[in-house]
Amino acid sequence: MRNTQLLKNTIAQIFANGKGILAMDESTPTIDKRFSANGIPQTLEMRHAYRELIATTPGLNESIGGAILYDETIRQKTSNGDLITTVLKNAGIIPGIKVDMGAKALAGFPDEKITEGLDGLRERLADYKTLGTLFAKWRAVITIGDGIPTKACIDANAHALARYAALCQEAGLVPIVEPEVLIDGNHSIQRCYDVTEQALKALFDQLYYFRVDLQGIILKPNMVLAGKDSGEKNSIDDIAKATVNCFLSSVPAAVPAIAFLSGGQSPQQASQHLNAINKEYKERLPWIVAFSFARAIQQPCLEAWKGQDANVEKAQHLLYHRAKLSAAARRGDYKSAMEDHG
Ligand code: 5MM
Repeated sequence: MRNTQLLKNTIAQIFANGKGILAMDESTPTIDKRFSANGIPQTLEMRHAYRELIATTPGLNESIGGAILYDETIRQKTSNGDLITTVLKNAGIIPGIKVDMGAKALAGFPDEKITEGLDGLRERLADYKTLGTLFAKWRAVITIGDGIPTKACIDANAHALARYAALCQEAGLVPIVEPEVLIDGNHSIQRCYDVTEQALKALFDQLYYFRVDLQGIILKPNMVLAGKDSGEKNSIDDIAKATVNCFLSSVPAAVPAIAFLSGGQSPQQASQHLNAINKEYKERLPWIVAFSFARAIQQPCLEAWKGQDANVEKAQHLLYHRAKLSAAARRGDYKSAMEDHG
């Protein structure tokens, strides 16, 4: 039995006072890639130390209302002996959990992916609930290229997202529903618009078929951007306008909140685009428009940390600052001059 009020309360708490979500749920292969790029050893100890650094950042709760964790982190403790989830909860940050098992090759469809993890999900969600999480996340990956995405890929991923969302709501967890259209490729902004719209419409069809309560989900999508190898330059206003138009045409007003992923934009670009959406269009938007950034909040912190204890304070300050700028963008109050005070 779903409890809509419980789901709504969780969503209200996550986004209270202009806050957003920090995604710190990198799977081991992803965090290893980020560590390797910064010369940090790819070990369990380093992953643990990094997640502790994030969770114990002073003042993070001023801007962050929810943090998405990876399974490995959920049972880890800080050097004080407290569970990382307890540290977050004590700071008023709700812990959430990534529950998909990753995007795997879609058989018969070269270069396309399907996210797996539905088998046994009901039992895993029940476990995560007892460990204190109140929301979950599932990421579907849509690639733009020659002749792709196919309808088969879009529909299969939308179907999986809807079945995951229904199971989450049954368990009393808010599902973050993440259909990510990748920035990789040389496509135009118009192509990203079309594919994002198609993916969102397919998603909301499936959410409807599977009786998911739209008032009890958070949508985590990509912004509408030209492919990173396209050479196409779009202004901040053009990107905000394309993103707003795309979402107004495909996301029902019953959805309480959209929390954008950063998807390979620089931290500054992600802030600028989110800010422009909120500043210029707030009156027309039926949803909260916030953030669920990973790289756009963590990147400067990770670069400064370099895996060394001596850098923890500086790294935490950079994390705090980037979270603060993201929250300012959520309110439409971000200004580039704020970048200087990191
Ligand atoms: C943090 O990365 C998340 C998990 O990705 P993998 O399963 O590939 O490790 C990812 O879903 C993330 O939450 C979103 O993509 C947002 O991150 P960005 O960096 O795009 O803001």
